[in-house]
Amino acid sequence: MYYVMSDLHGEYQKYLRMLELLQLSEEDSLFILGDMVDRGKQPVTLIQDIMTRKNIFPIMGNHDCLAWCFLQNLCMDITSESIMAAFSNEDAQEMLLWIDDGGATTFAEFQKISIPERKEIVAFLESLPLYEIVHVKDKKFILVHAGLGNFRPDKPLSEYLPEELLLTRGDPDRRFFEDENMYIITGHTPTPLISGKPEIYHSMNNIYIDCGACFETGRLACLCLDTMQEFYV
Ligand SMILES: [Mn+2]
Repeated sequence: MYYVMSDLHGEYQKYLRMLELLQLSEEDSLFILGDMVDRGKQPVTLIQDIMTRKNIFPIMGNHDCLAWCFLQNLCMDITSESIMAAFSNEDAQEMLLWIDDGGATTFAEFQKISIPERKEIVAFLESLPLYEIVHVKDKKFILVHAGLGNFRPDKPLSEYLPEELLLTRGDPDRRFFEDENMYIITGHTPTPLISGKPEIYHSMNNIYIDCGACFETGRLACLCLDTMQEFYV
């Protein structure tokens, strides 16, 4: 079976409970549509677990990208002096904005691991693809964190800019592809902001799966692409 989930945001316990609920086996594939880090308490623990699993395929989210930008300069003994040396004033300001926007939990856990472990996390974040395409039976699913910014039907996915895929929210009321077997699955936009409910939202072959796992009233959602069955934790 093929499964997709998104926006785990450091919710390591919910992730473990979901894997148990799915009874994920080695024959299954699980795609994670980005934003593994920030906000929730255990983003680094979560990533270290994902790194060990051969059948889990993460893609990049805007938070993962931002964390990678800053963490690559923090693979040393972190002191106020070493941070001053590694960052310009402007970069330090940007980093404070990231810390304020959920990065604090990632930064806190990152400081507690060894330097070789930090380098592994940075290399992992750097290696994340910006999209995946999955074929299940006669359906084709485009998996991307936020949407297809500056969309054109004939634009190959490889030509989209990172910010077009990581930050541009899709319009749920727009049909992007004429092919009725072609779907776009995204995270990034919590479904309570679209429908008012923490439920997977389907409209015009767009599927929104971020149900706000890191928020008090949100849930972690997972969708099975073979059966369209929905799972919630
Ligand atoms: Mn996001």
